[in-house]
This record gives sequence, C-alpha cells and structure tokens, in this order.
Amino acid sequence: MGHLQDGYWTNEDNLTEHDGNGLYVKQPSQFRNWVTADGAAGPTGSGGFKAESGRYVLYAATSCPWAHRAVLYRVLKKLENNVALFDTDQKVGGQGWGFREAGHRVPGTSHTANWLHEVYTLSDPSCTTRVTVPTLWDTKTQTVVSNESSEIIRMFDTAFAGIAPPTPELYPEELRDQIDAMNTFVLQNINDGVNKCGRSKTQAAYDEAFVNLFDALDALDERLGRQRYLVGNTQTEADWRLYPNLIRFDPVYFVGYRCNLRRIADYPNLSNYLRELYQTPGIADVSDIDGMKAGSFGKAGPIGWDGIIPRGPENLLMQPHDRDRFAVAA
Ligand SMILES: N[C@@H](CCC(=O)N[C@@H](CS)C(=O)NCC(=O)O)C(=O)O
Repeated sequence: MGHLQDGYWTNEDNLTEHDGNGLYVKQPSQFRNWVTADGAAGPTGSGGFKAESGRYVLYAATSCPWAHRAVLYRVLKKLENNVALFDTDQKVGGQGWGFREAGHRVPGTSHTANWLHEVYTLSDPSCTTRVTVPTLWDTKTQTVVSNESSEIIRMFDTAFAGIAPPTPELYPEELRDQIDAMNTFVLQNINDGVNKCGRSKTQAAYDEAFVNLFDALDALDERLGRQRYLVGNTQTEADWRLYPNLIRFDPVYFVGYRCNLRRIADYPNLSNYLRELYQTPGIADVSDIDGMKAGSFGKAGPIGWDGIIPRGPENLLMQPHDRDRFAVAA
C-alpha cells in the first residue's frame, strides 16, 4: 500500500517494511492519543479526549485482523450505540483504504472524503505516515485519536464504563502480568507471525516464521487442553487478540500466506476454543468470513493474485464446542 508523504498521498510503497534478512517488520503507529473517562492523558499522547457517547468514530476493514480487534471490542463492551463504525475497502488503482459510499461525510466536519488518508490530513495536513485501520476519529476536535489497535481496545475496555452497559473488564489489574506475557508471545509468533510467513521476501525468513508460528500454535493447543482460556479460566484481552488470526487461519492464511502445516481445524483444543469465541453473542455477526476472503484474495487485496476467491473451507464454527468441560472463573 502507499502512504502519506508530507500530507500528500503516494502509491509508492517505500516506507521500510523488511529488515536486512527480508523479514517482514510491522511499522509503529503514528497516532497514539487515548480516550479516557475524564479526558486526562493516557499512557502515550496528549489528553483532551473524554469518553462521550457519539463523539468517536471507528474506521475499520473486514479483512484486517488488527481492525477486527477494535470491532470485536465495540461488541464485547456494548459500545455500538456510543461509537459509530464505518468499514473501508481497498480498490484496484485506489489510494489505500477507501470508503464504501463515495463522498463519505467525515463526522463532525463538512468535508467529504473518498479515502481514509483524507481523514488523516484533516487531522494533520502535513503528516508522513502509513494510513492504517483501525483508526479512531474524534468528531469534536476533528483529529485522529489513535491508529493503534492494542491501545484502542484498552480504551474501549474501560473509558466508557460510566456510559455503556456494564461488562467485565478484559485487562483486570490482577491478571496484567500474565496477559502481557501472553500478548507478547502471541504478537511475535502469531499476530505478526502470519504476516511474516505471508510477506517476507526470503525463504529463510519465511522458514523461520513458519516454524515459530506452528510451535506457538502447538503450545497454545496444549495449554488450552488444561484451561479454558489463554490466561487461566477467565476470558481476557489475550483471547480477543488471538481470535482475529484464528478465525482467518483456515480460510485465508493456510492458503494465501503459506501457513499450511496444519489447519486450526486439526487442533482439538484450538478448534473448540475458536468455536466458543465465535459463538459468543454478537461475535459471529462481526466475523464475516466471506468478507475477509474477499478483502484478502480479491484483486485489490494483499494476496489478490488473480482475484479468484477460494470457496472453502466448510464453515463448522456453529457446531457445538467442548469448552464447558472447564469451569469459568467466578
Ligand atoms: N499498528 C496497527 C497496524 C494495523 C495494520 O497494519 N493494518 C493494516 C491492515 S491489516 C493496514 O491498514 N495496512 C495499511 C498500510 O500498512 O499501509 C495496529 O495494530 O493497529
């Protein structure tokens, strides 16, 4: 994909994306402010972003696992009536992420935009950055609050507590060390691991990523044979940071990203665990597998070789799961 250079869109993809060994390296996000309950500054960025119903807009894309995290949290944290959601797509010959409806009226402004990068330059007219989903937009200050999924989900977890209906906290104080350790493991080997398999430029880099990916999946399958969730018997952020990759694994990564040692369906515990998460109320509705495949294998997608979309696999995600054999922690 292209990027913004001094406020102008270029389709040149010349921001560094690979290390010296050809390994795909994810770029740091540029917008790092936080929505907080009282508008105080978060761990990064500046303050001024108080949680208010109707103030913030989430831009996402069905194909993107990072954006999926934020979309999942919007459901899990019951924020549908508080944070608006707009999906974007890539188009052949387009300029990165584009709005589904031509002339999208950017909420809070009188501007219309066809491309997400236009929202970024409304916020910072001279920015040099990748334009990524998820992006959280503030209608009040007309700025991008954040384009970092790991931070957007933390904001969604707590900032709207007084506004949205009550829901369990997914990053509770007492489990933070364990969640952080699990997140690091999953990020390196799975969240980034699938991209390292799919996008690295050398055989050696791919081989290493492939071994790490399946070693990690083997370890998680074994772990989930002993406990219900990644961190004990409590559902946490760690589970929802893994889910977007598990749900895409068999339909997209196995075929398109050369992640083909085993399918998730071949793992007894991971496959049941995936079914449990998928069957959580509201989650199947925001897990559009056909949309994920279309956005990935379609001609404008990252693996859109010829635009032909694989038909399989059979969707068995609504079949019963066996996770009730573990009690959920009170
Ligand atoms: N740091 C971001 C990464 C998100 C990301 O890489 N999104 C991809 C889509 S899956 C994207 O928008 N890529 C566009 C680009 O890199 O130019 C996050 O975790 O929120």
